[in-house]
Amino acid sequence: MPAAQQITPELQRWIVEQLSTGQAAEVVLQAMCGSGWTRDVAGQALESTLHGHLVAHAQARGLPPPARVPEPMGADGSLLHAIDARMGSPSACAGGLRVLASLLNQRIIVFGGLLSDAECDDLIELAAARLARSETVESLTGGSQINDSRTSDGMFFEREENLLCSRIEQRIATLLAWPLENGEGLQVLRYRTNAEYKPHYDYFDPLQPGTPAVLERGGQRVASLVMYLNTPPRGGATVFPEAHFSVLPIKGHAVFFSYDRPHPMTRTLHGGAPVLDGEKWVATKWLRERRFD
Ligand code: PD2
Ligand code: ZN
Repeated sequence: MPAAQQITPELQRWIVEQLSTGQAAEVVLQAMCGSGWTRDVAGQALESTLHGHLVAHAQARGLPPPARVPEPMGADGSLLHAIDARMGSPSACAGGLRVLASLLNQRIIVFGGLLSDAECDDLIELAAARLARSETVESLTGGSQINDSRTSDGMFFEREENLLCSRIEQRIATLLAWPLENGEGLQVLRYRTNAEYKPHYDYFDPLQPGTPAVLERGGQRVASLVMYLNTPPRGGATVFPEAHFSVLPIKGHAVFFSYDRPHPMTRTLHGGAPVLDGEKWVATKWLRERRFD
């Protein structure tokens, strides 16, 4: 096939057929390489075919088209290893960075050892004096308001506000293979006993009149990373009701989830369950489609 390596409609049909019968992308890639495709070109053909198929699928059903989203680790886990090697520094986490759980269909990954104990403690210390009652996005104007569904206190760092934020942001950008400039500043939240964050989506609701104003800066959110800064004695799990999945908050661990369109079909409804004893501290990183300047 491959003198000119044309992505013919037959090839596209074959790729879609393979993937939709559950064949792993890596296997399809290897089959293409076996018939003479270079790996890079085969990868691009696979990606563009899949994207075209998903766009057509969405159009046919009146759904929003999919966006590109961060996908951690690289196909071969290389990003994870790169981070782990780099963390062999004073900030190294005991045990190293690990994937503790991974779901594909809705994309959720639990990481162990993303932050060191010292980084967690320092973030809490820097944030503590600046906490104010958390707000939610106000749907009419795109502004924010206090809301009973979110009873935590919180603050935002500017992106790269200090050396600690910069180091963590660089690590996240490498891990998620997503530009640092597309990230919002870190948000730190403190939940006291009984505080919670009721289930919600992190993307901005396209049907709300305030959303276009919010999207002017960086476009939609496409992924979230919630990092646990302490281990509450009881309660405070991050829950994904549609996946019947919950993540226990453990200091230094984190849960990542991505959503390729602002639609419930991403099944990324999630919440912070009530803290039953003590406090829970988290830092959240939201990733946008484009530069968030
Ligand atoms: O603190 C959490 O577990 C949590 C749950 C849901 C945080 C967020 N959402 C968030 O920061 O968006
Ligand atoms: Zn959330």
